[in-house]
Amino acid sequence: MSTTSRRYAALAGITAAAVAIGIAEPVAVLTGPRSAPLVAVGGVVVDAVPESLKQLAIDLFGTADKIALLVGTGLLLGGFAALFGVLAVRRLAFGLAGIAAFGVIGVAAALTRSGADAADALPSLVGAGLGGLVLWLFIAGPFELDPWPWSPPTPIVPPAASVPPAGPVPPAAPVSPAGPALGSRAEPPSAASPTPEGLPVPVTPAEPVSPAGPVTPAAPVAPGGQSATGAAEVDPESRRRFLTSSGVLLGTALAAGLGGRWLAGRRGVSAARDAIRLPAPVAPAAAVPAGADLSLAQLAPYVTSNLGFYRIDTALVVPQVDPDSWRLRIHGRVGTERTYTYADLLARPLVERYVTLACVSNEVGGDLIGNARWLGVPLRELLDEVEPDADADQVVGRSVDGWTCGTPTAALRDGRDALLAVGMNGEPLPVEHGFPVRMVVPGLYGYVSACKWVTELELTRFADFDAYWVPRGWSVQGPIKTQSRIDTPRGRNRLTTGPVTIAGVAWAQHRGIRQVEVRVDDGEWQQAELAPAVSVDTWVQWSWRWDATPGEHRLQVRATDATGETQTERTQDVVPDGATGWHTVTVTVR
Ligand SMILES: Nc1nc2c(c(=O)[nH]1)N[C@H]1C(S)=C(S)[C@@H](COP(=O)(O)O)O[C@H]1N2
Ligand SMILES: [Mo]
Repeated sequence: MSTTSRRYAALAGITAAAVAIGIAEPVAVLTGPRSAPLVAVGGVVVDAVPESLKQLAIDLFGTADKIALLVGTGLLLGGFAALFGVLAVRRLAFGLAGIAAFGVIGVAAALTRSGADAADALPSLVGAGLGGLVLWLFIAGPFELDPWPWSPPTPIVPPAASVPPAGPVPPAAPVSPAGPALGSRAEPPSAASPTPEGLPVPVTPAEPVSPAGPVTPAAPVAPGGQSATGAAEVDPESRRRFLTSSGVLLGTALAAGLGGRWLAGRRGVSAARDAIRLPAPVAPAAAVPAGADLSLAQLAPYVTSNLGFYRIDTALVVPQVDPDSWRLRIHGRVGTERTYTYADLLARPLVERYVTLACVSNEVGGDLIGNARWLGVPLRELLDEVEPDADADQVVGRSVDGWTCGTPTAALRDGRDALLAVGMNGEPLPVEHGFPVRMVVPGLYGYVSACKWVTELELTRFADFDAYWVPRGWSVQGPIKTQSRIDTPRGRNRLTTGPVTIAGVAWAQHRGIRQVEVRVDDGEWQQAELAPAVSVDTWVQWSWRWDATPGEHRLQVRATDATGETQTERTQDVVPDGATGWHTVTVTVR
């Protein structure tokens, strides 16, 4: 096949794939955003990729990791689509089988997401059907090139049998009687299909392929119009038609994709959220003490804004949970199973507490941590009402999207302010932080405690159930480790000789911070000054005045919690139960 031919073929394949994915999006407005092939397959990938890779993605792209995944999937998909286009010119059935294989993957992904029903297959089916149709249009249907710019096989004169006596042979002519039957098109091309990580697109039986039939490479050599290189000249009219239709289809696919996403967004719950008026807490949070916030540039504020709050979850599209139909079912090893509505929760006495949430994936010095004022119902009260069995040592929080966390029952009943939260910093929970209801448990990493979009609490035993991250290599238990961070100065700052304020945050939720020390260039540990904090459940700010001298210096920090334990120097990766080590910043002073 000539290079030109390959380019056209690749364009046909990419256009077909774009139409498949683009059209699937408005269909998914009806069946739910998680049934869109890109999102469904992306979700499977998120659940399946090894932790190290996920951590790499978080390291590289931070909280833009999901966008990175979608873009990466899109690029990968484009590559496969181009390949399918090229295969389709060799034999239409190959290209269609490729699309069908991706369709099967899309359907399988959508159907295996938790809470999926049969309708979730629809976006991938419709997308693949139309993708197949587009491929046919370009390769063997009305939009095809006339003729495809073949490099002629050697010898240049093709087998007499396949060349009609006169006139150009439409490549669409049924050439090989032995071509695959309709049914076989659903089969993935065996050796030619590397497992595609992120694709949609099956072929519906209704596919309009039969009239064209597969084209073998040897067949459609046009008897006339051979160029100097031996390749057939493409009829300019047909080339114009090919390129125009491809442009129009790509534009349509993009519009359908973006339009679908936009519509899905409008069908979201932000209007329902805006309409909510949260009751005042019966037990308000203690006021933030004066001086808790040192208000230094570069230093994280004591209270993190909702917009500035880190977001970590496995959800490629943010679950849209209608508060009116939301239910929380508490069941399992309980005396009496109970179900609560959103109104039930708001009618109860609410408490408001500052709690600093931290992610186990936070590296030493990282920013996957934030402090907010949470409004909610004490989980202890709800558990008391269902009367857990004595041996139910684990409470599994389950989100609408099937994600789970396993929290020690004891941590929810030992008197700490574990909340079933409905509010964050005076507002209903932001949608991406778990609206309408999430868990917040002081002292435990988010992955074992902070279930967002929670709809189920199941009393069970650690021996009986592993929550989402456990089989993926993370620890069953996730108490937050004592940590400290230097926020200012940063390595890139230009410092001048003389007094410099070194400051940061330290945390040991539910134990509290007793002391923070700083040292310069392996010198003596110096006592930092601790700002006041609301409670042992939040981080504290600390600062230390340094008389900076010219040269390069290494600044280090370590914290001691209220039990007297000092944070270890030993560095440990975030897996399996949180990073350890001292945060170190190297600065240059002039
Ligand atoms: N439904 C759901 N809840 C979840 C997660 C998730 O992936 N899905 N991730 C958890 C993790 S690992 C953390 S650190 C916190 C983060 O909460 P945030 O995004 O509100 O900061 O949410 C927890 N709750
Ligand atoms: Mo996390």
